[in-house]
Amino acid sequence: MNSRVKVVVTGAAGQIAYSLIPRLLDGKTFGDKTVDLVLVEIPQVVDKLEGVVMELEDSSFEHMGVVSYTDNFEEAARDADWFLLVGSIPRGIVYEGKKIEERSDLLKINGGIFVAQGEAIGKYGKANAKVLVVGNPANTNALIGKKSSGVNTQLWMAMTMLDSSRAKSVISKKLGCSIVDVKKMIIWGNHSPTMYPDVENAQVGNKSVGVIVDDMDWVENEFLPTVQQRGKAVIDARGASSATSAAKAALDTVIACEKPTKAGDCFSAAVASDGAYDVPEGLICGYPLMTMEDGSVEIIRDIALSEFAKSKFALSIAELESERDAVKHLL
Ligand code: NAX
Repeated sequence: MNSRVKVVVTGAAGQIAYSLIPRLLDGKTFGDKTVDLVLVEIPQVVDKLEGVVMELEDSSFEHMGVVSYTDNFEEAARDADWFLLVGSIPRGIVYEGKKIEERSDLLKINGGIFVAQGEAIGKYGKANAKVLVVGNPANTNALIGKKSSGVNTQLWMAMTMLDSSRAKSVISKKLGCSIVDVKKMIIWGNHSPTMYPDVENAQVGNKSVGVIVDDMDWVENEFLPTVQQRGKAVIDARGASSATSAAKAALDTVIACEKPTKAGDCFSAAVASDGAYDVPEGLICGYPLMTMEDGSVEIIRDIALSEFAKSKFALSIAELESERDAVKHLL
């Protein structure tokens, strides 16, 4: 087993990264491996990363390897095993004199970033590198990045683990069980309010949560909106978007890919469709996934979807298609 892993984190001076970066070094995410880190930021704020590196040095992490920072993504990407692409331009920011409010503007600006990062990952990253896109709109950013990389051996994912953790939390409260008892929590579709958290296929004690709850009114009018709108609820309450929970979800995704998935469970992330579940090929879509013994990540293909689930999933697929169409000049 390789005893070193090289991880690139973009958006490294942002709020998610502040929670994420130290925990890449604490031995829980990569076990005994020595972790080499490259922190990436835009030129305007890259100098702040000197302070982050100082704090890491002062934390005495046993597994910390070489840590550096840069605004040069190509340089960062060389021989990296993992890319955690957290950096993106958020909604509401003034960019080149214009306030960015529309999802279409967000798609265009961030699309440009992901073309360059995708090309560099394809050219300089390891052939079996794994890429987790956190920066929104995560699925379509990953679509652009993957296409730009020109490499099919690397795994591109967009993060839906936070949505799955939020769904598990709501279910564990409803059923009065531990969160670890909730298995197979699948998020279908886009990381956006159209996502479909699949309560019927989620299980507690090998039984469908939908069957245990037996209350479609709760599913439609409480469970789905609570999970789908949780990001907004956090912003309203905290005055800032989810950070520590997003960081934990990114770490959970890395951990899920680093070790084989236990029988009877799966994990959630969005990956490129190969036509599975009738999703148009290429779209980066939330699926049930499994990490195999050889380290490959596969879509689980035998999940049955009810008519209710199919109708919800279809809305999210349609949104992914419209996002793809909005950036078709980049694909
Ligand atoms: P912050 O605004 O605190 O940090 C983002 C950082 O990215 C900034 O420091 C910025 O300078 C940097 N950045 C921008 N463009 C970059 C580039 N080209 N290269 C390197 N760095 C770049 O945002 P934060 O709260 O950390 O959120 C980061 C992203 O995660 C946002 O797009 C946010 O919408 C998204 N989220 C995604 C979630 C998910 O489940 N997929 C949930 C949480 C979060 O909302």
